[in-house]
Amino acid sequence: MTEHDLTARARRVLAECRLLAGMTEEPGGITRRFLTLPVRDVHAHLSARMKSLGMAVRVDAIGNLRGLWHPPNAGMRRLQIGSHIDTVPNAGAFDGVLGVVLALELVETALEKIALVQNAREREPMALEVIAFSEEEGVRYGAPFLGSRAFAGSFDPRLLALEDADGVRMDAAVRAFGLDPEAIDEAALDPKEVLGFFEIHIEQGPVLEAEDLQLAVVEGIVGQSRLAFRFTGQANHAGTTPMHLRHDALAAAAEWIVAVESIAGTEDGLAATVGKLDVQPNAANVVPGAVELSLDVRHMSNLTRTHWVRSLINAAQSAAHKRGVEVTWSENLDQPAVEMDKRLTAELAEALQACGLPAKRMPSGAGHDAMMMAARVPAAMLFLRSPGGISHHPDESVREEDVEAALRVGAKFLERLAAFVG
Ligand code: HGY
Ligand code: MN
Ligand code: MN
Repeated sequence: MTEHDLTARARRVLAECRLLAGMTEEPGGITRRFLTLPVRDVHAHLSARMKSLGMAVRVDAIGNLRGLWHPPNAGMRRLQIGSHIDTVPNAGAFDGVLGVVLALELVETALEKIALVQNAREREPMALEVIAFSEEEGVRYGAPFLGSRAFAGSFDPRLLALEDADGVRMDAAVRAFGLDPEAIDEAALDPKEVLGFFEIHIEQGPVLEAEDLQLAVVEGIVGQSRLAFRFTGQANHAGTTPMHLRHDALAAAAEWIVAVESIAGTEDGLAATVGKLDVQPNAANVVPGAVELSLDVRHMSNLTRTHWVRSLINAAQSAAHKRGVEVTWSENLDQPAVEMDKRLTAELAEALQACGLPAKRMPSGAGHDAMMMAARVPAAMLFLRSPGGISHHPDESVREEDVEAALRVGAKFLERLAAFVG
């Protein structure tokens, strides 16, 4: 593969991501939630590319799009490469989908190399499966990683009863997409058939740019708790209700949100975020009767994370109590921190060095499908620099030369794995 090919391929990856970004629920921005209409367009586009590569294509019962390249004399164990195609609201064009587009580019680029290496060593070629996970962000139903949890065999069927903002149950959304929610457990992989899972993703943070590095090997992914809180007070007239007689749910929530920020600032490596807030009845002349809000807490140590989740719940109870407001909460995710597979990670670091790049290793503050997959099969991740450290925002970007480097390192990684699979 010449440098020219590589540049052309990198340009095609960027063009593909920008094309897929146009498949959105909201024209003018990039919003693509779990199993919404634009997902059909993404599936159609990616399936056509998979078929052009000679891959067998299917969509499993939770909406993961899967393309399998299985050369005639390849063994059953395949390397799975992928990421997610859903987005946060008003997202950037690369979070998740870059990993799927790069995976397809790698399949196309690596085919010759795999054949060469296999022939040279009379080994079976390595089968490759590209996966576009249907839901990682957790935007539509508040429960993230639905696609990779089903894939990893850890999907909780109780989630099917969750309703979205329009009151549509998850199982109804699955059926509306033409899928069968009763068959979700059939999406689970068989670890005996899988060599490992490889995810390429933007860093979504400032570290690589600050160190002027293009790529990094991910050593581990922080643990993540996601909770939904409800403060219930008493709606009342804003003009006639004296301040000392109020049960203002929003004032209680507001005091708590500031407490979340200050408490999180006391612990190194702790991130706590209230990202969603819904005020009821949300009228200027009504004392807020109820407030629903989200809490996202992350840390590399599970003990530290769960300790602070407990503290933040106590802080919510105290802010509510002093106003005669009730607070309730539910936990939608308690995801322990995950280490990436040591051997695959070492091979990926070797691939970086073989391409003349520093083998930078770092943790991920963002959650990824690789953390679900790591529970069942060896998993590895490669990060690309995020210019400006920006993500989950329309200004999210990647540099063409970093995409080129990721293609080069990814191809080298597949070559190295193909040399010892069998
Ligand atoms: O929230 C996350 O960490 C990821 O972007 N889903
Ligand atoms: Mn994301
Ligand atoms: Mn992502």
